[in-house]
Amino acid sequence: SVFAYAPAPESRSIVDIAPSYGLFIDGEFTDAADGKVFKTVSPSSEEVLSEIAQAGEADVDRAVKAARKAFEKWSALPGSERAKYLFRIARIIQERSRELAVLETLDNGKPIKETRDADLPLVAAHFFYYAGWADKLDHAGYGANPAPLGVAGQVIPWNFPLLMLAWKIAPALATGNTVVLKPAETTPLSALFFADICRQAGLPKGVVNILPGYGDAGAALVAHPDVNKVAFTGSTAVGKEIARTVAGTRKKVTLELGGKGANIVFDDAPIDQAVEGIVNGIFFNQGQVCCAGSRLLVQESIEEELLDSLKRRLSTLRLGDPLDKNTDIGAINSEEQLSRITSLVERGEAEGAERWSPACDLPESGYWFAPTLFTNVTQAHTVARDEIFGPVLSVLTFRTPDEAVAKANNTPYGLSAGIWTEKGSRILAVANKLRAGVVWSNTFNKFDPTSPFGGYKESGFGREGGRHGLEAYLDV
Ligand code: TXE
Repeated sequence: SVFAYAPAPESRSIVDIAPSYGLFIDGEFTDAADGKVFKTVSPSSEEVLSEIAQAGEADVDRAVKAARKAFEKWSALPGSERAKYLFRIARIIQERSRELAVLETLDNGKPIKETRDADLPLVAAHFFYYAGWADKLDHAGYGANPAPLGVAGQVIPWNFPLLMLAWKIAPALATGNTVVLKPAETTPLSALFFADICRQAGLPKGVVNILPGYGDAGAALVAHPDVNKVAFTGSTAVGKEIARTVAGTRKKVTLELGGKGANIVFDDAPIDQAVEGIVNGIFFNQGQVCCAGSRLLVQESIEEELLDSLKRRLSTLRLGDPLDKNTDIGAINSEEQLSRITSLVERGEAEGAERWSPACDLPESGYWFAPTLFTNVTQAHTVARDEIFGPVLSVLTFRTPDEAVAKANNTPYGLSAGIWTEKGSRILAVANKLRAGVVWSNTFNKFDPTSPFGGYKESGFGREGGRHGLEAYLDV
């Protein structure tokens, strides 16, 4: 990729983590009004990384006021001026990408080769892409004269902390909105480093405010009367709660929620390539991906052959220190997530699905889960229906393309799917029948800032990325 420029980060010594961090409000780091703090730990070692100020309702109010004040000037700037700030931020992210990749790996637990080669290049790419839009939002460039919405309240999860921040902040700033963002409680560090990057870029005070904290701070932000737009990525349960909160207000909302993606492999698929795609689909980021290919739908006639090569491939995956650049499988993000995965997997076994994992030693400290395969799965099994959000793949079979489509669509979610076949006509026919926001063919988990991303059904609504992602922050 043209964005994969970052040299290999060697060790944690290249990142300087302070023992404590404040909230970032109106261009300054400050304590929480009530003085509360919480700790962020490294999931691969359980080492405390830093102590973080914990935002409450009073801090949310202070940050929204700062963002409102900043909106007057920020929204009045010519687009070409806003673009300069965004390009500057993008370049600083590139310059600091080794440090940010190590930081993200420490706080999240994901392998360094992912933060280095996927997260960070995509983060920079999103800022470059939306920087390019900022001066084209007039009638000549856009075909309309759109207006920004005002203050955006953004709540993000822990699975791609910096990338979800980029998906939210880059389009909001390009379109002239100002931002109050709450990172997830288990991964606040990269958002705080981003706050420092905003200062380094000379971004006017109050345009971006970062409020680490828990769900109560997220709820206060969503409910704040002076927030005009809510953008959320997280669980379907919280997404529904947010939808209820904003119902009856004039706030605009986008929700990017859970998924149970199907990877459909037809009998004419290139098997080796499909195996790589299946592995990437469910073991990338330990399966903690909303668009993960967590269900494998394999055509009955090639089930045995495919599962044999899949098991051989899984036996070569390396689990361990996420800072080692040979590591394929890192740590699960938190103890809570690990226990969620564990209980769903136990339920799968209790319901009669067959569990398999390659031989693999789990480190003694930290939160770990071995790559896991479930066969003998029926559509009624919990592991075929619920989002596990872990390194767990459920295998089902089908005979005909129609049966594959019916099974793929048999879920309350509709975020992603994959199709593996040599036949172009089949790709188009099947893709058009899948109720999923993104369908990949002969590949999986490919992302690009120019493409809209989002869900059908309980996977949410609204789109992020591309031109559609801009419109979520505009009155056109
Ligand atoms: O999510 P939450 P959790 C799914 C995945 C996972 C499950 C639970 O299946 O196992 O959700 O994860 C903030 N008002 N996904 O508990 O609680 C919270 O502080 C406003 C899929 O971590 O939804 C955090 O910043 N905000 C997903 C963010 O919401 C609230 C990514 C997400 O946390 C809030 C993550 C409230 N009432 C989990 N309560 C995806 N779509 O990629 C919590 N938050």
